Amino acid sequence: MRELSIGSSRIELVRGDITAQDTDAIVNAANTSLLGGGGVDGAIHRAGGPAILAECEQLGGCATGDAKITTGGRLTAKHVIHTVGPVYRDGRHGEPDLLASAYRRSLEVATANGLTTIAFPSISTGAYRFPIAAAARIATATVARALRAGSGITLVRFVLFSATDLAAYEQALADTAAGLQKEEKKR
Ligand code: AR6
Repeated sequence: MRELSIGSSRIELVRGDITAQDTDAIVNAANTSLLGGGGVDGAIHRAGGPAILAECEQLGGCATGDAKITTGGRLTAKHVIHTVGPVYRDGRHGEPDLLASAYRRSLEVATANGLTTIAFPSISTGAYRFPIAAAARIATATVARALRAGSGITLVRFVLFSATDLAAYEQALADTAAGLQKEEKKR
């Protein structure tokens, strides 16, 4: 499944580069320093230019599971929401909750700033080694719940870098859709 409608909002999955997205905000898979790194973080700072780092330096870092916003510099997206996912150890150190919190807080920050469209990379599944299938389930379920609760967000796009990551998110989105349907029937 590549697309799921929830009320007047939509979740979509694409394969691509997070820095090229035309949504109001793109999300950065940052670290607690907010001072840059590799992967998505490196790509965003390279494409967006030094204005983003200059703003990040004023933010005093970001806790794991939280999110903070800057402008988008030279990016097409006008805003970058920097969130910090957990470093995966064994799944028994609060990693699932912290990953869900990173998605939830990113959406809350978007809503608080009046944004309606947002693109996420697959947080924590690169350098932070969160297993992709589990991370994809947490990502799609957390976002679906937030959209169902009503957040003013009309589009959440997951931008996956590889075909195998996209396939994992397709499976997860189908599972999330089935879970939502079951809950609706119980009401
Ligand atoms: N567009 C979309 N997805 C990408 C891109 C891109 N341009 N580049 C990589 N990915 P990671 P994390 C995928 O490591 O695991 C940084 O050093 C990548 O294939 O960027 O949360 C930070 O400073 C993977 O599937 O984020 C932190 O220290 C996913 O994005 C640390 O890495 C996330 O990989 C954060 O690690």
